[in-house]
Amino acid sequence: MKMQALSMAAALALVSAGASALHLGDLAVGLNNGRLATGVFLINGDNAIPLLSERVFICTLGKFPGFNDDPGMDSLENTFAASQAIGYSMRGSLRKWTGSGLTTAIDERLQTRFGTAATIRVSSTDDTPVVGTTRTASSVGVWHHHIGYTLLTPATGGVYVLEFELWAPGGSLATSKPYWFVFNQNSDDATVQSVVAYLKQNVVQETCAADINADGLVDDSDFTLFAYGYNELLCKPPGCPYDFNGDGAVDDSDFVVFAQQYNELLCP
Ligand SMILES: [Ca+2]
Ligand SMILES: [Ca+2]
Repeated sequence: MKMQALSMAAALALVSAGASALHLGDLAVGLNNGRLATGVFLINGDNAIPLLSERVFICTLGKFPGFNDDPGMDSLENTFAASQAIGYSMRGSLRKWTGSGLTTAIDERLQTRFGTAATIRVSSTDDTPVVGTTRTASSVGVWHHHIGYTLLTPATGGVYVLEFELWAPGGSLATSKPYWFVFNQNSDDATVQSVVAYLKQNVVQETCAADINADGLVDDSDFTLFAYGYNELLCKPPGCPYDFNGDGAVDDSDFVVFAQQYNELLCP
């Protein structure tokens, strides 16, 4: 196996749909064996493929000071039953990057809002989970919603991290694996990327990151997708499923990881 530019045809034979209706910078949300899953959309011309293998996402605050509601979350049509309710939870307290790790010894908390004022939630200070509210899928099974994220005062500059999950009422869909938002409050891109790398290497510990299309195998379909990321080289927000070490580039160090997992084929 060697790196070369590959046709996207194989990848596009997977589920794909018109990209024009999607918010292209949003997280992809879908189902993986009946379980809610997060990821990103691979956009190729008019086609969009949800890659439900990414769990670290970047949000740059400042749409208003300390606030953003991008990236949102979006799905292809018919991903969900019409009117399927899906909610989110904050799985712990807000953390701040210290330069070498994450600390909860901060005064800031994160406020989330998912509709009316009644949907406002605030992250805990003792790592207690906070259950958010739900929104429903459209009549054609699209779940496209934006959570508003506000860093509460004193909202000092830096990079913050919060762990989330998606769930469905009554367990109608299995709860997602945890996913993480990296919130950039007036910090620089290099620091943000350091936090992404820290999370991917120390916190997420994905055992099968090379399974980019999240079908339980690391095979040629994933290689096609990896090659796409490799050819792009630089990652773009909100997430980069081809960047296994989280350093912001898809390069030979990621290919080493890919090759190891490709040789094992089956994900653990
Ligand atoms: Ca795969
Ligand atoms: Ca990388």
